[in-house]
Amino acid sequence: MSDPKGDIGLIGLAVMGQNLILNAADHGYTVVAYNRTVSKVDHFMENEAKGKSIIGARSIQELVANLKRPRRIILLVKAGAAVDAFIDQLLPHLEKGDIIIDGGNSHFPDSNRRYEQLKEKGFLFVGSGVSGGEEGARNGPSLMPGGHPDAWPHLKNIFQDIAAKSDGEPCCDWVGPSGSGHYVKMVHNGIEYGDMQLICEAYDLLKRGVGLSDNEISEVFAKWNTGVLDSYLIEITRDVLSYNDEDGKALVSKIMDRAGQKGTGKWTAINALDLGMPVTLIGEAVFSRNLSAIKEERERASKILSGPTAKFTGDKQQFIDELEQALYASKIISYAQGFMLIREAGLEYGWDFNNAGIALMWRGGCIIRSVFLGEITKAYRANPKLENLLFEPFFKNAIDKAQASWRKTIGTAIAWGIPTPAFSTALSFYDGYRSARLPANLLQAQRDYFGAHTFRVLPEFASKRLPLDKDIHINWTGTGGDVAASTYDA
Ligand code: 2AM
Repeated sequence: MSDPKGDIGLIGLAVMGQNLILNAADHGYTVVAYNRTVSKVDHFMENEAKGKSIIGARSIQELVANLKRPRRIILLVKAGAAVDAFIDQLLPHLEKGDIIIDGGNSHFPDSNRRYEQLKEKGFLFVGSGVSGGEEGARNGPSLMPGGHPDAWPHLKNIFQDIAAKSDGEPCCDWVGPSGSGHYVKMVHNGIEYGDMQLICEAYDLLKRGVGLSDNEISEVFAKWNTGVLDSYLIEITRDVLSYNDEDGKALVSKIMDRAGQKGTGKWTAINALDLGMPVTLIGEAVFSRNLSAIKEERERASKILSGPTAKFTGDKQQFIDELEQALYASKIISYAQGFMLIREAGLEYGWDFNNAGIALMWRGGCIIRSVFLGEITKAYRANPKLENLLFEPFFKNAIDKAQASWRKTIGTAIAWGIPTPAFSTALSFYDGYRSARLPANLLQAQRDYFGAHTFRVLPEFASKRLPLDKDIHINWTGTGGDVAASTYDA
């Protein structure tokens, strides 16, 4: 056979896979396409792929035989068993140094495992986050590749060519080793949950609180999209709210208020709990979806439980402007929390994350893309060691400016009885984070009282009886023993 022509292979011809192939072909790459159900290969070759630099493969052997070395094969198949199944099928046909890239929504521990398994056998595994949906895959997704570092020089050009661009810079860079690429994608999705929840709470306040119609709220979002909140999710919310059904009524209000989820937000929240990081906004976003899902129970509760009824008084435009500030401040908190989680994961898993690079990867192409992420990129470029986004003058000033409106909006929501868990937890986090003293002193006393869990003394009160840096147990009641229990710092 003559020299193989394929630059890259792709397995999985669902819409994302097809679009990514077309995107790569548009950039001058020859792509070899394969799918478990081979009829989809034939259909693709006869239609979308016709006349393009795309080779249809009807078997794994054909796929492999058509690829230049080192072979680069992207899997875009259902996360889970399908990925392992294809890796098992591919390996007997590959040679050492060949690269397998999982571009699906895999959970990062699976990518850690696959990375190790393939490394042992001499293959290079890459787990890459791909975000941007079907449209992003076709015109430029956000790509978050991580895995075997030797793979990156062979992927850099193609990945950065097909990725979205922000001010000419590709929204794709090497994330780090092992499952770090899928980790960053997971946090991206968690933040996406948070952004969406914040938007839904703002919508609820405008609808049930102020009494605006869906189409009127669309106009509010249209205006917000020209300011600090300029982002893909605000933009699509504008469009969703102005989409009227055939009867002229907004379609959105006909949709069942029961949220679905695929689990990536939950993974982020669980990981935050595992790492002991207060990523409260994503947690609330997941719980809010859970609460929405028990629709029948809520219907029953709505007939039994009482609360205030929103009664709007005052200046509508002023409320809308204050709400915009509240949303902005809450969003800053969410991203600050997300980067706190990434910082902790870097320490825990030994991944040397580049925060400016991560913010740039999210700046374009993906679902959370926004002007705001450009500011985060700038902040981390100016100071790669920045401890917290909230310490950066740009964000600190934004919070200072928004703060009065933020508090007022949440106060109003509480008075109205309209739930704002994401707005509220953002503010509570902010107030907790800026408190040098929290009531955990009492908590420690309680723990020592009932369980002999011990406590530490504040330096200024250290004494012979209460020695510094020692686990102290006090016999609070005079009836307990002096033996301390073991403990851990959350
Ligand atoms: P299919 O077209 O043969 O179903 C998205 O579902 C993509 O993942 C499709 O390309 C689909 O292939 C593939 N896929 C889903 N489950 C799979 C499995 N268990 N094994 C192989 N491919 C699978």
